[in-house]
Amino acid sequence: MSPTVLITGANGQLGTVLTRALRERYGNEKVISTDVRPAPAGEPGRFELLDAMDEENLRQLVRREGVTQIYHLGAILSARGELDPMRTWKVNMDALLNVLEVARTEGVDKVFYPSTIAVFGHNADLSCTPNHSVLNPTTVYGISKAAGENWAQYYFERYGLDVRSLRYPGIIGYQSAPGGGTTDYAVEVFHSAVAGEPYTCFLAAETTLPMIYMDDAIRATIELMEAPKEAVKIRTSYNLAGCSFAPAEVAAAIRRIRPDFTMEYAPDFRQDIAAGWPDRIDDAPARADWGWKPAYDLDRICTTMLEHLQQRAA
Ligand code: AKB
Repeated sequence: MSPTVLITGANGQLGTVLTRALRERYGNEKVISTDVRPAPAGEPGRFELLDAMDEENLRQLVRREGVTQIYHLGAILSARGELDPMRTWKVNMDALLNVLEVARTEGVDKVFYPSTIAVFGHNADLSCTPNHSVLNPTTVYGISKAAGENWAQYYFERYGLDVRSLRYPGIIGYQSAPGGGTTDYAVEVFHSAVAGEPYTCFLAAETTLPMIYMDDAIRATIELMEAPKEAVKIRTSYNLAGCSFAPAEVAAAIRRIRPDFTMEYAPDFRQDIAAGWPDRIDDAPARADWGWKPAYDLDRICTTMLEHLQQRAA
């Protein structure tokens, strides 16, 4: 039987695409998308305005709709989070704890909690960060996600709540805009290339970061959520790798298709954030436990992004 799914933060970069994928899989009626902002016009399916910081509203919705799975995507990301650290901590933690408490007390079967490469920091091996690395995040977003991972594990171990989690790299997709992250340049650059404009990157040319194409991120999320319970052996969060590249490499890959494209560099405060993040992460446990394998490398990401954005511009 199809689950009844509730998604928070459904209007965000990942939420927009994941909501569509889950509706295709489980049916429009079975997937309730929610956000603090109204839904974009024309999206099919059920939408409710919801702030997950409001536990009572969240509880009523879960109870009324008989929700069996929650994908809790709402959060303030790394770069925007640094502009107001206290608010970021409050939003990211209060909403998660509400979701976990409501899920536990209302008998929800499964919760998905997105984590991030921002949980790592300078004391980790940033050349290829293992899953069970030391976590010493440098942003309030990373601190909140590291704490959230531990809460996820706590709810699983103490209450048996089936919480599953992935540490996403920067996500690259043409369908939705990223919002306030340090990896946002890797989406913006394609929009500039298609518009025939030069791009000024807010990271330095050689700053390598882990990235993943949207289709891979969506497939990984659904594969993890549908994996047999006993296959999910890590209850903090799984490292999830796609490919790794630096701004200069993505510029060169775009130029192989659009030779006139140019990129300049004006690193800002996001460079300091990126400096504490891994170049690449080791996702061996995800591969071993539930069969993860990415399909998109940098060249395939470039070809696909440019094709789709060009079609939309035409
Ligand atoms: C960000 O840059 O903050 C996010 C992330 C890597 O979690 N895209």
